[in-house]
Amino acid sequence: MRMAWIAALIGLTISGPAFAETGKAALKGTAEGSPIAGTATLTPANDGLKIVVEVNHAPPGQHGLHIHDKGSCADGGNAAGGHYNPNATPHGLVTRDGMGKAHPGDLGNIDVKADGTGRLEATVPGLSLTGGKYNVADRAIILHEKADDFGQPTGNAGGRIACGTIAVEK
Ligand SMILES: [Cu+2]
Repeated sequence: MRMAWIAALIGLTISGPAFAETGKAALKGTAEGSPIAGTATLTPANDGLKIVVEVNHAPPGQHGLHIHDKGSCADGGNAAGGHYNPNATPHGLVTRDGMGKAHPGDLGNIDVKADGTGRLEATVPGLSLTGGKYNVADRAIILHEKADDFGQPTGNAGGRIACGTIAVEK
C-alpha cells in the first residue's frame, strides 16, 4: 500500500509540469468594425491537445477553422501565413484523418447558430502547445468566411473573417 502511494506521488510530480500550461487565443474580426469575437482554450490532455473554440457575433452557418503557421493577425489575418503544415501533407480533418493525412491544425468547421454563437471542441492526438513534433503556441487560429469542404489545398473556405494568436499561460 505504501509503495502504491509513493508511486502515485512520483507519477504526479513527473506529469505535473507538462500539464501546467494552457494556451489561449482571443479571436477578433479582421475587418474594420467587425463585431466577431471569440476565445480559444488549448489544454494538454493525456490523449492529445484539447481545443475549445467559442465565437460570437459571427455569421450563421459553417465556417472553416484552422491553425495557421505564424502568430500574427496583421493585414486582415494574412500575416498568419498558410496552414501550419510541417510535413507538407494534404489538407483534411485532423481528428478524422490523422497527422499523416491532414495538417495538424485542420480543425474542420464550427457551426454558428442563428444567434451568432458557435462552439467547436476537438482533441487532437499528437498535438502540443510547446515542444513535441507538432506545436501550436505562437501560431494563429483563423475563422474563415465559408465552410471547409476538405478540398485541396486549404478547404475552399474563403476569406479570413477572424483571427487570434495562441499564447501560453503558465
Ligand atoms: Cu485556414
